Amino acid sequence: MTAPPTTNKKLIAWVNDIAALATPASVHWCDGSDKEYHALCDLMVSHGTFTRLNEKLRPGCYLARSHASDVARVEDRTYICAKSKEEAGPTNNWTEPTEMRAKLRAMFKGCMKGRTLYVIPFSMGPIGSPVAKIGVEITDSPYVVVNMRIMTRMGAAALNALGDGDFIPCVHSVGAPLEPGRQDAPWPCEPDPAKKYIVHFPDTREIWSYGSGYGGNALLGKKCLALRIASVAARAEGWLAEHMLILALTSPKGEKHYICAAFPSACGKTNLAMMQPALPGWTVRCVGDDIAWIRIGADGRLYAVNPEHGFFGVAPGTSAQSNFNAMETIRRNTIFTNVALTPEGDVWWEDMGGPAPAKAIDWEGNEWTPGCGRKAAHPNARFTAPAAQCPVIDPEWESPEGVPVSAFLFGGRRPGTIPLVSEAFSWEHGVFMGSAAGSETTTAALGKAGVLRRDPFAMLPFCGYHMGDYLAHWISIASRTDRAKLPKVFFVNWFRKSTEGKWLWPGYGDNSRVLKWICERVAGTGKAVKTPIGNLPTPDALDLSGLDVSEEDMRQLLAIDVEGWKREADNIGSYYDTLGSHLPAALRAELEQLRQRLATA
Ligand code: SAT
Ligand code: MN
Repeated sequence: MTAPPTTNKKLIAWVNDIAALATPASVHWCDGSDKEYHALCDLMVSHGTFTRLNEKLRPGCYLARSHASDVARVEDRTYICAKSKEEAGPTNNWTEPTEMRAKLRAMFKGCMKGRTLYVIPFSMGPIGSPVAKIGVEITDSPYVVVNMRIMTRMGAAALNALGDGDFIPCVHSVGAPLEPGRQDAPWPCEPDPAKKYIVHFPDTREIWSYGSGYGGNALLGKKCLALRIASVAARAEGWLAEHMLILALTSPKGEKHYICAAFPSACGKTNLAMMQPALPGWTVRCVGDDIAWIRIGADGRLYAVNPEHGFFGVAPGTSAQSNFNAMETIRRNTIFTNVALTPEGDVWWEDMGGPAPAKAIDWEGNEWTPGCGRKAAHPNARFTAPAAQCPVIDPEWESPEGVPVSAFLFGGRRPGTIPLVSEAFSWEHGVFMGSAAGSETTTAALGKAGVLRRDPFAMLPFCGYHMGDYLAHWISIASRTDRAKLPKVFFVNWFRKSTEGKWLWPGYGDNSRVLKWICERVAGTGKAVKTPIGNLPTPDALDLSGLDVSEEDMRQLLAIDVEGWKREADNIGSYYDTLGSHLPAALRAELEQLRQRLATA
């Protein structure tokens, strides 16, 4: 083992402790260099983990195929081990921390046998930013190292920024010790789902992950650190760690507004974050597509930073039509996981646009032809790409102080009742809107449509403490600054359907019409009518120039369905009951006021 490139005593002692427990064959401190990245990619090509893509078609790109048991985050194996179950709340799995620690240490004993232990120092947030947090991930997966290099600021610069300071320890193993003389699997992992553990200790701010090599289970800077652990830190320190995209909308006159938006999964967050506006002269720039760290600035306004350095986006459905800028971003230096491989050595997935290849190798490594009855790409197939490659990345995306937030958006997939857009009456009403976010899932396989899953602030899988306390923290922001400086809050629904089941709103670039009205509301010029559920655009307030949506459809999109809203209020009330005494009184009051407004409507 080479000498550690640091004098940080806590870090050295911790690495020694984990190495003694997991007994790897060697230890490698990652420097984050190009040379290291390419050497690890070459190593994975030689092990069959990576396939190099056609250098002309996808320069610097690789394809990885995961084990069929290891294809997504595992929420039922994700734990928040706070001191008490009460602190973790009803939406998180919990085990008593001492018990969980003993379990983890037993699992990690010898688990890196025959493998290299990589030490990855990384910064969430621009290096040197006052809001950045340094983590160090220990992993036995070179796939994790190269993905972390894209998704975070990783290596010598992060280690240097850490100095002798404190860091968030993140321990990861694929859970597949390699016996001497045995050939390694292309995607080693623990195949038994019941033996995978994604564990957070909020009190000591530690992360331990065992058994999975995929996405948020293994790239511990993302959901584990930047959301679950950061949400705990944010509550203690008076800021917000949110599952939000950050975009900038600029009018033809040059007025620029930053918007943060939270949607449950599968609502097109990445598409919105780098959208091409349908409105001529308007531009969208992207700051981030998944996570926002938001603080109150010295001037009393809220400022947002994207703590990430790359995009880990869902490939299927991404096309030049749905997300042109993502397609441009992933032309080079991108890692694809669980997509299909074409005979030319390019990638392919469902709804990529253009004709399907005559044949391909599917995500499981089998021959695939169109119409064979199987999907070529796994529905959760991903691309990992540097954010800096996005053609519409905002010039301020690495600003150490962040960008000023003009508006918050919440939403979900709601085929009925919820209008295209509404504006909250107040901060508290806005928090009420965020708390009621959620999507209706179409469980087509069971023939059961329309199961509504509440997903407050799209944080259900990512909140590191009691959801009721989280909502109270959001309420408390208003008392920490001048209310007039707070962003305005909106609820949007791009997914409204007609009674015949057809989409009423075209979505994609046409969502800029809604964003335009939102910015006009922020500027004080947009016209609105007060309704029981919030302020809605007057019939002439949305810019519909060049849009082919009938008057009747627009009427439906902006109609208030009083009876539907009464049911919605009851449903929110039932959801609130699950949060018990932790639900802030201000939100009960908001619900009561909504009911009263509906009763007299
Ligand atoms: O795998 S990730 O957690 O990074 C993405 C997701 O599932 O939301
Ligand atoms: Mn996400």
